Amino acid sequence: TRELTLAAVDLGASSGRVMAARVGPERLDLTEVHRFPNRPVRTAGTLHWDVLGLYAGVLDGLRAAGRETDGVDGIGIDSWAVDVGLLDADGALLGNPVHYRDARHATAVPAVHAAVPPAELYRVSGLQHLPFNTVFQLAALRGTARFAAARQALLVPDLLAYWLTGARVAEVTNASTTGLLDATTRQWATGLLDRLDLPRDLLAGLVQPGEEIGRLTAEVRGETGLGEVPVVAVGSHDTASAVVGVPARDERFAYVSCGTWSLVGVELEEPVLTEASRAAGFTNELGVDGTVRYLHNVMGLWLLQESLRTWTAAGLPADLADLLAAAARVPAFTAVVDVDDPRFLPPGDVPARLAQACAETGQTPPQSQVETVRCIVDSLALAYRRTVRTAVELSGRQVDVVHLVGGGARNALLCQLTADACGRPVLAGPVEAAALGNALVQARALGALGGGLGEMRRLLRATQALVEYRPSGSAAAWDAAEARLAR
Ligand code: LFR
Repeated sequence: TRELTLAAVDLGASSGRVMAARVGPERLDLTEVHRFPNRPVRTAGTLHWDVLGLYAGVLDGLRAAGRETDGVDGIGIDSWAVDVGLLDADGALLGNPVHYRDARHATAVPAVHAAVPPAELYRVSGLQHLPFNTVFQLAALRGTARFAAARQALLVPDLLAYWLTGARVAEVTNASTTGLLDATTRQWATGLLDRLDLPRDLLAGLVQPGEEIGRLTAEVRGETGLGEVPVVAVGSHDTASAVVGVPARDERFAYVSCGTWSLVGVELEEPVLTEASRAAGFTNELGVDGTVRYLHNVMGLWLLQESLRTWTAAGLPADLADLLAAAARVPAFTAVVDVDDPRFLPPGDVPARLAQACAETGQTPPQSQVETVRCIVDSLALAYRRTVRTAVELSGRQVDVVHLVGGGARNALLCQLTADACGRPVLAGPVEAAALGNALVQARALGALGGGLGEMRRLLRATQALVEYRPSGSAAAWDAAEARLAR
């Protein structure tokens, strides 16, 4: 084994980054070589991703990685899930991918459920019902000229890998978020596709994390100055890579992958496809090395991000660090909301929606920006508490520690409240869990590491700075807050 330099492309809902990782049996260093904004664009009533802008950012980042290192040995790409680009018969992109927060996807839910009842959809795909799952997105596109011209639908990381290499694949961890993958056989659910009148060959052939997708094309080599570097399939769903990046010691852990969304759950070997699991809104997404990410989508830092955006637009001060510091000093639980309420999904005035939700549950709405921030952080911790408890109940997996990874690990108030709410220690970090998980899977595929997830996590524990938060306070206060939202 030798040390390798890997480019990890990690695209989030508000920014993309290209990181250069140096990985060997005792080494794991990450340097950010390029960061670029990801700005959704609304045209003619539809919210899109500017995917060519993102691709340009990826090329810039690869060029920077080549410049700032002694040579790039591999490239891996991860991003958010569910959204697809449609390709025509020539392989050309048919319009920009539609953003999962676009309201149109939900209009197809009744038709899909009429063709395949929700309980049956869950038994096959094991996916939490979210109105933007790819299955609903594709159903909403049926009947459009674009869909009639489409021959293939590629998830965002697969689309970028196609442009880099010319190879069209469907990486399996992200494929598991479409609602069209069979959670038991781990193959495309052709029966579902047939019943939904979706062409079977719309979806590309599946590949596993660790497989080589292809090598950079001559065009991309010219653009980036890199050589014939392999693009390696990683957990191309960012959450799958982030779970690889959880520095767990053994299997008795829960995780909160905390970015725009908070993905809260446990790692299992087999899916849980029971009716109770469906009712609780738990998903069985696939992880690296055949694992199951048994988790629930909690609305996440989006609530803070979108509040800041609203305040900035109104000319109000909106420095997150200042607001969080002040929020730590105001009383807890003045008002709490159910963050999973679908009213918070679309872009817009989140503070006004929070106030409305408080009023509807008989609580005095937050009276200031600081109180609004406190309401969000308390409510997130409350949701993590309920979700960890339910994950334990439904899976039977015992949990000694909660790992909080992603950008939220920088939020000390949220980390402490999560420890208090869950009644368990929280180990916070790494912030860049997804990029680290991306690089680790490449490193193993290219021979710089041996072993399984346990070995990767040992290396994470040996190299990454983590902060521990001990639980404090009383469970009774959290029980009372939870009771206010009893559904
Ligand atoms: C997190 C994430 C979630 C997915 C959501 C939408 O970045 O990938 O796992 O549910 O974005 O794609």
